Amino acid sequence: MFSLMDGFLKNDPISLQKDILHHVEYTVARSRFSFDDFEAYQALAHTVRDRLIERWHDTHIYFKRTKPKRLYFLSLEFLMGRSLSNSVINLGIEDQCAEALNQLGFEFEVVAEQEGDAALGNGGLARLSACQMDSLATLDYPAWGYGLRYEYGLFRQIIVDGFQHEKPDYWLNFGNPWEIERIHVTYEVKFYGTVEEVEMNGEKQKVWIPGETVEAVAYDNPIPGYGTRNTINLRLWAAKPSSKFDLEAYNTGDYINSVVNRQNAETISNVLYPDDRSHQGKELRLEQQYFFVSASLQDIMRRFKEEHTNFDELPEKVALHLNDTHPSLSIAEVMRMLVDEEHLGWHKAWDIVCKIFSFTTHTMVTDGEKIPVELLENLLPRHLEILYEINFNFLEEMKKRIGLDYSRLALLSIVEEGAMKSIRMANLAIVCSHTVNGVSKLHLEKLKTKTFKDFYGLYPEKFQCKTNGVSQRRWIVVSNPGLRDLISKWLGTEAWIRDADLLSGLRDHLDNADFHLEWKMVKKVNKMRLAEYIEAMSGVKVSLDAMFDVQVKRIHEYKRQLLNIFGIIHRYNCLKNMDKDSRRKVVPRVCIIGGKAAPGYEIAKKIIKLCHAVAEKINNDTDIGDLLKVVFIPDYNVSVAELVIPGADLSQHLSTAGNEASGTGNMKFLMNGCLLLATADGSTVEIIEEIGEDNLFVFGAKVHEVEKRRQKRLSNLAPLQPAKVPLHFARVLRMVRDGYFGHNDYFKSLCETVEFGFGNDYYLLTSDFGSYLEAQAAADKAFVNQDKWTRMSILSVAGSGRFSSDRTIQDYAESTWKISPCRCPL
Ligand code: DL6
Repeated sequence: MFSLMDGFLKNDPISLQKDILHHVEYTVARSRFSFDDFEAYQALAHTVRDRLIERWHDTHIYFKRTKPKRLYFLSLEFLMGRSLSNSVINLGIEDQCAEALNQLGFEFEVVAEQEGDAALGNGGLARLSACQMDSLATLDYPAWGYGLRYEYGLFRQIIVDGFQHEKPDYWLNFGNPWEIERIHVTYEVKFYGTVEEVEMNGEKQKVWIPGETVEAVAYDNPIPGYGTRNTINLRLWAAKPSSKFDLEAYNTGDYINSVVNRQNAETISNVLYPDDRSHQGKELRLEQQYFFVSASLQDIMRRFKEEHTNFDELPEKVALHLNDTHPSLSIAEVMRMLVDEEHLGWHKAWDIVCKIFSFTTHTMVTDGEKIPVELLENLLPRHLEILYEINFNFLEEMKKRIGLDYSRLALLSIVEEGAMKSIRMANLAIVCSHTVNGVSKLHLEKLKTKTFKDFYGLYPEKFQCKTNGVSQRRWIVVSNPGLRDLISKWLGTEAWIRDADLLSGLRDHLDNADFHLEWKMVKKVNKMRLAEYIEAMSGVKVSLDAMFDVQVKRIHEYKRQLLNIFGIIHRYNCLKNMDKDSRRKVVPRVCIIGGKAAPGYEIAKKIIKLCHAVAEKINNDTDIGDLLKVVFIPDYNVSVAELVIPGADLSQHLSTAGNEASGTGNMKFLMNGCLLLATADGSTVEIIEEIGEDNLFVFGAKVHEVEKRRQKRLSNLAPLQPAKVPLHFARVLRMVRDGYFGHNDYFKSLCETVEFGFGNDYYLLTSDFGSYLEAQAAADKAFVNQDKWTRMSILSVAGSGRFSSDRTIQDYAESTWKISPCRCPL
């Protein structure tokens, strides 16, 4: 007899094939006798989605039955990238899907290429959230992710004549098979209005009379774990006009205006703000934040109330995680729900709230997110009152602890006084959270000694380090199948896909010649793939014998892509001055740079243009040929990263020490056996600890030296002392400034950022240049000795286990969220 426990869907190739054809015919509505790669992708995606839904139902029924403590991961950004390959791998049906497609005349790789990226985030923080969701599912934690379903994700970068242009990301234009629209899961989110005081049961009670209502509709994205049936949910909210929207306009007969206003409601979830700072003080961003927070918390509280009647149980059943300060309004919202709606009383509510929130900050910046009081007063009047009350109570408590030290109290205060009175979101998050997490040891140190020094003095026990990690499933298994097979073969198991510490077993084969040979072959195949892509994107043909040297990440002054470009110009100068004999000994290089500049960030955009100008000059110099090529990869995103990272020999992580909170790109390259050339910044410090300084190329000022160097640089300012600038650096700078690469007027302000008397080289390119060139020379030298290089590459992968997001998530689960695995039975 058929057992419901078996599920309806079979995973053998024939069953999969039938389902694919069924979806071609009835979902995609094309003839099963004639469909193309894209339609095959859509049909396969729906076939996989059916299987995800089955597991996802089973998981949620199991959670409902066992009622574990749940984690709710609140993040305004998730960079999921593509889902197909990841899903079939986590479901364990990759071979079956490939075979099913094959028999229909399609190739899995080609079909998978049809998928666009889900780019609902900017960079590091957002991709980290995606890896963490993968780990939460794989480790069977009862977790939910909550975010916003932006209609337009991160802008597309188009390069025209070397300049970046931004185009909207119409990622939903061809539908999104990975989401499930939940038209029955909707909540009203309210804005504006007034606060009134009413008498209730003989007591005065504040009541918020909102002015506008917008509806939040849930879109669910199942996230499958690997090697488990558990499939958790990422619930993203889209804004829709509420039937109650602008009732007055309807009533007064202004039909047209009321319809136009209804459309305005939808703009709330329309577009992702493209960088970390441009949104500060924008009403729409605040609306987005509250919209997200309100819908998520209504959903969470509904679920809690379905299973429990007493709010005292909330801390045992619910953990709310603030992924950076963006969702911090949640604190005021939970207080409002508990006090105004559940009538719990302020102190009881506050006591509960302080037990359920945890917070991770992802920035080194001291001057964090702030919301102008004026905006809040208008948009969320009741929340502003609540924030004032939280602050008043907090400062009263502080006065008892530290006395009337007003300058200290002013620093601690959640409310910043001044020309623009505002709410300091980080202060709010710290005061209320039981745990404040940094994303690397170095980051935590900075939080304790600088950024949140005053808070650390008061609450040392709250501060914890949760060094970031990335998912080996995405960054090896999906993106580098050749390496996956090789690792599994030599370890004799695939268990490392769930337990990355096992990668250390590769050390046992460090001196095995066959292993070396196969290792090099995998890299070569990946380099071929990348070379083809480079030629298709930029027309530049590159030699596979060259060292592929990659720097891909957001373009930012602190990440110092300019240092890289200056190094390339210096290399070019050296080559030009070499005789034939010396040139024969040179290691050929392909320098690959990629990344997006925030649309309003002029200097970053100039860096992109400079990269193109330098590439144009060098790539067209026939005298140099294959010895040096420069390539800019346009529209860098998750799926491009999946292609670029496995093909890299060397990767650069050049942030001035003390500026990168963690960095996760370094971990992805490490997992792919690419050697790092890096400063001792963020999590690279821990990578150095793990694999040893001999297995990567470290350069530049250490964190403790940076401040001293800045001071020294400033004391050199008057009179200008050009002699203090290293000769090579001065020469390269002069070439750019004097128009050797054209556009000298355009590059003037870029040059000034590193010139004394102007930008004063805040990021210390001048003083790190010498040591950077030495590290580059060491990389060249190591590359000549391929045996040594391969050993270093193997040791990089062998040491990457600690940088799996599984380790990070397990640590969060045990020491911050206090949640336990809840494994849905097979
Ligand atoms: O924690 C993830 C990631 C870190 O690895 C990067 O070092 C850090 O720059 C990045 N931060 C952001 C923007 N954050 N804010 N706010 O993406 O987070």
